[in-house]
Amino acid sequence: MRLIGMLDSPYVRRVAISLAHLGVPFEHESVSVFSTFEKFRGINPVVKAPSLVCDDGEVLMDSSLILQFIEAAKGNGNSLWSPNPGVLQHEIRAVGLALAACEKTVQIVYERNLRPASAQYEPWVERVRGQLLAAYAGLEREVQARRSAFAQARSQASITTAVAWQFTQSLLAPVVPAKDYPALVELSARMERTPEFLKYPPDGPGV
Ligand SMILES: N[C@@H](CCC(=O)N[C@@H](CS)C(=O)NCC(=O)O)C(=O)O
Repeated sequence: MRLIGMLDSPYVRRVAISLAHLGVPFEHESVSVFSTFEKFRGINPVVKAPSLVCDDGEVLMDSSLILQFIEAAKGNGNSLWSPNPGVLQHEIRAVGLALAACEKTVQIVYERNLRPASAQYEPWVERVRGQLLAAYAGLEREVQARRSAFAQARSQASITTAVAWQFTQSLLAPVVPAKDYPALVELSARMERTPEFLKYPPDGPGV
């Protein structure tokens, strides 16, 4: 299997780190959706990172769907989700918040970096900024309320929350001041020291 995409994409990074935790072998190809658009298009005409090229050549996309497939098809019964429905509900909420935070970060960055200044629409940016802050406020509350669950590194909730936080801080730190999110700061620092996070650092030219 080939995982296509740059590790500065939180979606690509969460898949790479999750595969490492699950012990699923894969080749990583650092292809950018911007600087190597044509190369990416040759692999997946939809140009979405991550893309997963399966052993038979079929191409999957969307990080959550890729991870769902991997656990079902390649996980050997291993999972990064709790088997307890009550705990699973909290984990899914946390991952949903983290993915919304990634999406809102990407929207602000694309608005700022891809549109000419004259075409930027401030009410839209304000709306997205509010959504971004709401997502991180919810996530901070989740981590504070469930410290023992987030103490586990081998958890999709811990992985995606930490990946999201690092991603937003690398691009929009002034918008989401770290001092207001102590539990996320602690989780991120701890997760970034784990072997799986160190193996897949968030390197790249920018999403
Ligand atoms: N929901 C998707 C989001 C993936 C996504 O938007 N990736 C960005 C890179 S961070 C991308 O492909 N951007 C190029 C584009 O959308 O044209 C997932 O979880 O994989």
